[in-house]
Amino acid sequence: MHLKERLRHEALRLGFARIGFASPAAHPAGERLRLWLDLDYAGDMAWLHRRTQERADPTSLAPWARTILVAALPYASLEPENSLPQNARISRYARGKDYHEVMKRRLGRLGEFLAEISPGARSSPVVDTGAVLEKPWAASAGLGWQGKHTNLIDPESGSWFFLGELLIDLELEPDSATVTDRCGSCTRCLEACPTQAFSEPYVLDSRKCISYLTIEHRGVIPEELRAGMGNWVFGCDVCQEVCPWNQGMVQGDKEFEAGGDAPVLAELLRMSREEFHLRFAGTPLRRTGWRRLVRNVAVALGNSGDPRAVEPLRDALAIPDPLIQEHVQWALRRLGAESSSAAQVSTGPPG
Ligand code: B12
Ligand code: SF4
Ligand code: SF4
Repeated sequence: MHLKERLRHEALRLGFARIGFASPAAHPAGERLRLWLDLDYAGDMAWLHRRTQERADPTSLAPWARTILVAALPYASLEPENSLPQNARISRYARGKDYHEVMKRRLGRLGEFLAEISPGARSSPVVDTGAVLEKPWAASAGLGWQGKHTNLIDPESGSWFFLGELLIDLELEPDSATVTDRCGSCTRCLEACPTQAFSEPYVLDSRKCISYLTIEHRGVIPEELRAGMGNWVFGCDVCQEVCPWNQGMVQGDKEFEAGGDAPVLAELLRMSREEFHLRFAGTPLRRTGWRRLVRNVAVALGNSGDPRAVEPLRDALAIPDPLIQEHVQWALRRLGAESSSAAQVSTGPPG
């Protein structure tokens, strides 16, 4: 069997849905990345402004690389979606183990396999935070197309998968058959986005995206975007949920399955830092930290319309953190409740 086919076979055994091969060179998407950054669409993700050259051209990241292998690892969960307003919505990708660890481990094994069948071959795994424009490279490797919601879609399985790369020092033939754009006249994702985060089809202004606001953004969430966040407290799946290419059920990897029911918002608000670390150890939520999660939970409770949310929110005014207090006070106002009694113990700015 040819080396590429043996790698494909092993990748399937390791749980990847698909892999593809491309030849590393300057990718045309690098220019679009620069335009996107100039428009300030990255918000305060300052790290995206660094190593822009490397993102488009993996050979500046690893001069020895001759092939970029791109792998798709599925995470869709078949569990029913719990969207009661008193429950927290956590994006499907974040309900189980942190994919960074899982992806790196599996790509590492694929690299070990390569070294076994081709002694001396060098490889290095790259995942998400690594400086690679993963979606454009995945498209070049024939894994799908970037939909109007900007995520990569595989025509056979939709978009519920992570991407990761293995840079390889062997020259393997690129997969030339790329998938053409199949969005057609559809605009479902653009219309369904609760915060109108797309500046135009195929272009996302992160500063308005719930995923960015709940995960990446460190400061105060702009008031005009809070209502649109609904009960999302970590990430957002709306643009992918409405996509016609995601209507079939796809079995995700076991490691990404949720360990239990959707968390109750009021319980999350009462959670101490220590409880947060115990409960979310090993999941992507750990990266965002207790403080930002509590901020997001306060917004979600404000959006719940549930009068039972008032009491836990009033109690939360005692948390001596101006960022949390600002969002808790907003939530109380949105629920039509006074925050005065508990506000006496507050050390934050008036709401
Ligand atoms: C920064 C980042 C974010 C940011 C910005 C998202 C974005 N769309 O770029 C935020 C925090 C908002 C985010 C959110 C999410 N992310 Co994210 N994110 C990244 C990260 C780290 C970098 C992406 C990047 O470089 N963006 C910069 C812009 C320039 O890229 P772009 O959207 O592809 O821009 C293209 C278009 O604008 C296009 N373009 C511009 N003009 C025009 C005009 C036309 C006509 C056309 C055709 C195209 C076009 O060209 C640009 C370059 O290709 C990647 C990992 C990686 N290293 O690549 C993960 C990654 C893209 N994210 C991922 C995921 C899963 C998500 C979420 C689904 C998580 C969630 N459920 O909350 C959401 C999806 C939100 C959305 N609709 O995109 C996955 C996507 C997997 C997939 N199947 O595609 C990735 C690949 C991580 C991974 N390793 O799996 N993410
Ligand atoms: S993830 Fe949510 S907020 Fe972000 S673009 Fe998609 S629908 Fe809009
Ligand atoms: S919802 Fe429609 S427009 Fe958006 S990515 Fe899916 S097919 Fe394309």
